[in-house]
Amino acid sequence: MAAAPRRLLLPLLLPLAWAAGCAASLGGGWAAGALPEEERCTVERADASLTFPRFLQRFAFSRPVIIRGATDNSVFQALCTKDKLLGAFGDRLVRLSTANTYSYRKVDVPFQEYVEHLLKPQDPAALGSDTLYFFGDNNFTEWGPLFQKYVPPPFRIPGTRGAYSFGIAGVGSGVPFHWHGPGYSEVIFGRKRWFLYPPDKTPHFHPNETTLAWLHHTYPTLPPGERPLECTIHPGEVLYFPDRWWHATLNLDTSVFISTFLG
Ligand SMILES: O=C(O)CCC(=O)C(=O)O
Repeated sequence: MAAAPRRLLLPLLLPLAWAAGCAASLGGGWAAGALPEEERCTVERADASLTFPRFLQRFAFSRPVIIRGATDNSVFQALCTKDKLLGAFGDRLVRLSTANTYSYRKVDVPFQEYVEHLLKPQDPAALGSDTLYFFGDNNFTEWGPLFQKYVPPPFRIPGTRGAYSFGIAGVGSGVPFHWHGPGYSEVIFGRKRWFLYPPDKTPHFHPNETTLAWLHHTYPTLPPGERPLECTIHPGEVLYFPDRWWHATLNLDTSVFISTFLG
């Protein structure tokens, strides 16, 4: 094929370069690839008009909800770009946990090493117990100034306080099914698909299998009545899960995220 003259290629390539630059800034410099999004969303959604009494009556103790537009975390988001976080925390140690249900093994690495060498797309053949995930176990003295800029979700369950768990993880990674007390999850960059079952419906899963493997092998075999509630959350939305609800996550992009546990 004859090479196109440069003066013809340039006008074609410039918009592409501009679009790539925009995509990078939209993803905070983190985006490295993407899994397709499932349109189906079986979790109820609410907007900023949701009131505290309505939250308590309909969701707090009985079902998950995704609340859109209740808080503005644009300031926090601007601090969570790849460049900003590497500049502020590159030499600090972060604690990684294996991405299995009981998160047994912990490994400490400098944040920069995590970002440059370990933050990768999920290997579909790897076990969760051999996959390292950066989430929780945050050093609040070192990361405190960042977390102070996070605007937490609007509603608390009476008698509880919020505790943050911050994470950054590669495309296709996630946490397999587990449960604990109530809480919220918000993505700052990226998209995260959530799968949820009520406390009395134990999901079919193996605790050392990744969510990606579960999605490929188990999810397609589930009869409609056995499927989890599910939805993908985006920046600007926050998912609430009640006490003891089973949940598993799948990052559709390289994602920066924060949970607020109520305890
Ligand atoms: O965000 C994630 O990938 C894990 C979140 C989670 O499991 C939790 O908030 O309990």
